[in-house]
Amino acid sequence: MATKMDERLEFVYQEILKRNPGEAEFHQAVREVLESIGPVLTKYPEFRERKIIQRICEPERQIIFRVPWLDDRGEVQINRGFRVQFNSALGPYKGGLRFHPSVYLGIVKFLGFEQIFKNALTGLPIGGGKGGSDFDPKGKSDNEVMRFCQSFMTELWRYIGEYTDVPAGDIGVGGREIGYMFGQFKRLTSKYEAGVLTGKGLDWGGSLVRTEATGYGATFFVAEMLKARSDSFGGKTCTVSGSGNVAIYTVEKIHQLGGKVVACSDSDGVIHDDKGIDLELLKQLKERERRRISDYVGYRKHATYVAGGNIWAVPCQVAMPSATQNEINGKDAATLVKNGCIAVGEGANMPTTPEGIKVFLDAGIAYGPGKAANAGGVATSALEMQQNATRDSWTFEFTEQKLASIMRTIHQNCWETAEEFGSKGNYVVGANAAGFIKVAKAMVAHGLI
Ligand code: NDP
Ligand code: 2IT
Repeated sequence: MATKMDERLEFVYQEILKRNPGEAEFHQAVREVLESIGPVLTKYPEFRERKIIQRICEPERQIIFRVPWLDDRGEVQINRGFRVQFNSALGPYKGGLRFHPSVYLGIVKFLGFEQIFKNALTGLPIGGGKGGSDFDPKGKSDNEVMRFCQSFMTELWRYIGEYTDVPAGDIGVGGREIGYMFGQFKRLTSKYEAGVLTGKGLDWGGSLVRTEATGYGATFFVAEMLKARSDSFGGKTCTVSGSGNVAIYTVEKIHQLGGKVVACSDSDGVIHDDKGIDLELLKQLKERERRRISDYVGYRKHATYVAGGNIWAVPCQVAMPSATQNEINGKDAATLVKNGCIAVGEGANMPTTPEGIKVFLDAGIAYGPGKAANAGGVATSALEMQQNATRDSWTFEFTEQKLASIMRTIHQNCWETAEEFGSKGNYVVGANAAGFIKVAKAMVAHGLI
């Protein structure tokens, strides 16, 4: 990444640091975008005149609330809930909810900020937002998760809606949590407003392919990057970090496209399976039984588990980080490149540190940043909203084709935009510039709001 920033942008960045103290992840996400858009401001001086950058970096609205709930022992628990409604230039705020003990305002703001540009890249009418809580779902009973979700929605319901803000899942929030939140929203509003949440169950307004969409989409994006280099997944050894929703469906699509995933992980350790990850076993352990990845080796005797291991030390040709932010540092990136990695596709949001990104770009490998590579999840959420609006439900094949076509278009848009601004092959510049221009033009059109 070009670590030098346009001088005037550096000044804007320093102001943002001062206005948002202690939010390291938000600063990181802003810096990455500002480093990409110097040439955009030269082409569109009106963006500077209208102070689009200062406005885009300031959320339209931030909601922070108390979430009290009773655990199974009858003890009172208190968590903090967040919803940051970042930008509505292109449509209702759209973005997931994350339940993880590390969640604080800086995480929600980095995710919401990235979401603005990601959602713009999908080409669909959705603005950017994000939310969540420092609630830790690990070790909680089903009833505890339900009581938490009901309490969370008892506060959130008044700020969301089909035309205002449409939350979905992220880390720690999947179909079960969306179900409990939808139930409580319906109860509080006396309305069956299906389009208020996405990632719903298939029997009550959900879309086929939404569960698979982020992992499938990220894999389609990497397939496009490989194609641009006259290459493909066929016969490639791959690693996929994490073992949650995004990781599982990344493994599934890589295997369908002829690659072999040999390692995945969770926050405790790494499994390595030379014969290729057994997808059905992974789904059984993680989706149906909610167990840890370490249990995998109890069923596949030739596989190994390393507690506290580093998945990026496992040699691969394609790496798909699908767990969390900053999981690949500069050293990990150097190890990947040294071991022959030729493509990185980010299923997770901001999984690579700025030092890591620089290593990938300097090495000239195909590097697909999260806001482009993982946009298939939110894009399919927007397809779910379309189906809800027309009370329709599309087939798996039809929806998957739409997803594949959206990912192809995003790839092409990033490629062409990078070239236009003098950074051929740099998908970071391509994604940031293309997403930013679309949102900025809409903001100019809407006047000073
Ligand atoms: P899940 O909760 O289903 O899975 C998360 C996985 O990542 C788990 O294996 C988890 O391990 C691991 N993980 C989470 N936090 C950490 C951490 N701090 N350190 C190490 N490992 C961690 O979430 P998703 O699969 O939905 O999300 C994964 C990533 O993809 C996130 O970055 C998310 O923002 C991004 N994303 C998700 C989309 C979606 O549609 N769901 C769309 C676009 C991006 P453990 O169980 O040990 O915590
Ligand atoms: O980071 C993301 O794009 C998501 N967690 C999905 C958001 C959505 O609204 O589907």
